[in-house]
Amino acid sequence: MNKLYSNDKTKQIDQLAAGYLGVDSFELMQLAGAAVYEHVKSYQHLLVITGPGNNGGDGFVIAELARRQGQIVQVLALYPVDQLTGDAQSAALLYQGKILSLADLDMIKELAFELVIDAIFGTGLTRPVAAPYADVIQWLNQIKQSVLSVDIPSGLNGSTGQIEGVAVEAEKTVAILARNTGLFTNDGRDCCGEIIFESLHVPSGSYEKIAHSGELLNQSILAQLSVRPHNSHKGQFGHVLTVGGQAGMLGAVLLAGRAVLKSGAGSTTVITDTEHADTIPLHAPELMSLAFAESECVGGLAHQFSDQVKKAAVLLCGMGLGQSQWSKQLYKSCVQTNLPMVLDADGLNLLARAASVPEKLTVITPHPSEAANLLQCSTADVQSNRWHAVQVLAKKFNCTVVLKGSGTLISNGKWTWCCPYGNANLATAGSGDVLAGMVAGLLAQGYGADKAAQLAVVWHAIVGESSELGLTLTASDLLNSLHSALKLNP
Ligand code: ADQ
Repeated sequence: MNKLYSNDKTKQIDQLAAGYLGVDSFELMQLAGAAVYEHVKSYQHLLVITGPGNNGGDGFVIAELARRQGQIVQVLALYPVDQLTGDAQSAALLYQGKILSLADLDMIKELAFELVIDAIFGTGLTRPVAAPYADVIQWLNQIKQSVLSVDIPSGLNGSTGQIEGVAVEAEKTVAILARNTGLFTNDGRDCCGEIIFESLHVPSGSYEKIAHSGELLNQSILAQLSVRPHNSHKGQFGHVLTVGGQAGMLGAVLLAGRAVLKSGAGSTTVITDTEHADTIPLHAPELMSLAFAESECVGGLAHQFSDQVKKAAVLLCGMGLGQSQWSKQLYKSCVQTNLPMVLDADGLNLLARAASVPEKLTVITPHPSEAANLLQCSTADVQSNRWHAVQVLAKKFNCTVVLKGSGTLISNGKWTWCCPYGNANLATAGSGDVLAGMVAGLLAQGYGADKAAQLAVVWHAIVGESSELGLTLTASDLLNSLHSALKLNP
């Protein structure tokens, strides 16, 4: 798995890389520029936009390489070149072409460049982008020509993936030496476009001394979905109690129950409202069902449905559960079973108000607003630093947390993983119920909490993004397409 680093590790990584290569920092900048140049050498006419720091320095290196190769290059320096310092100043001096300034912007807008190289800000961004940088970035986001960002799209916070005021929406981003955590989550993926990594031939092991902030999941983990022995039976693949679906909310628990089975669990019993328990097998005959009546809940689930509770490996609770008296009673009863528990949706809302954390809480699957509820902060707070939020949640609830959204994060409090797959096809009702069912189904088959969460998230995301149904994808379609990802790793 590729390691991910927050911005504050950049300087250390640069130093270790320079040490490994036996070069100084300016030579390292030239190597970085040369690596990016490989991605722009086929364009005839380039516009390079530079800023106040070393990201701008990289831009000057690229511009000079292009100029020497006979490409037409314009450099627009947004920061006065005579005020640059250090390696950025050296790189600007190296560049032999003409340097334009903001005063030339109207003229530049008329030029016939094919590609813009964004070398305005990188990991050194320390505050929201303001004029004149913001105006130029806004202009870049409107033009039809492609933009390639060096290291990080300017304006994107490399640690959090938050747009700091305004950020470049690049077609490609060439990350150098390190992959930053912010590239893959929140607004990162929309700003970066295709992410290309250039290691400058420095082996990742050279950075072992530096603590990484997370790891990028790879679809190859799906190969871990076990090949089953011929001589096996459903009893070996676990039974899940799938709990939820208050009156009028049958769909959520049905989807989750079906996802439990689709992810390979042996069997599941849906425990739901008396009003529709009997109808469950009519929708999906492979699901068993039991009705939970508030009036009969003396002794709880363990007493009422003792056989099912005894044989269950996992309890999944919350999809369409609601927050009524019935819901609260059922939630309490679920906790009392002391089964390994996966909580989603209203299960999370009830957890947020519960006096204590269930002892066997194993995985929770909040979206940002549920995470905010659990952390007693705003959704914007969660999104402004998803990496932090997911770790705090994991520690607070002592379980594995799946923080959904663009670049879903999984954390156990110590380690955090990011899923680089999935797209807005998955932004459809019931998609989260399917994911929760998959997590529970995989847990029931014996995968550990982290592994079950990773497999479910990657599987769900790959199927969503590769669906030919695009935005017409529904949660039922998603369920019916889960097999397509298994073909990737037969
Ligand atoms: P740095 O030079 O550290 O790293 P860069 O992003 O190029 O950072 O520029 C930082 C400069 O911009 C600083 O002078 C800072 O004061 C200023 N600045 C920060 N935020 C600003 C804002 N919102 N508005 C105006 N000015 C702002 C660069 C690259 C890295 C690369 C290293 C290599 O950014 O990606 O890895 O060099 O050493």
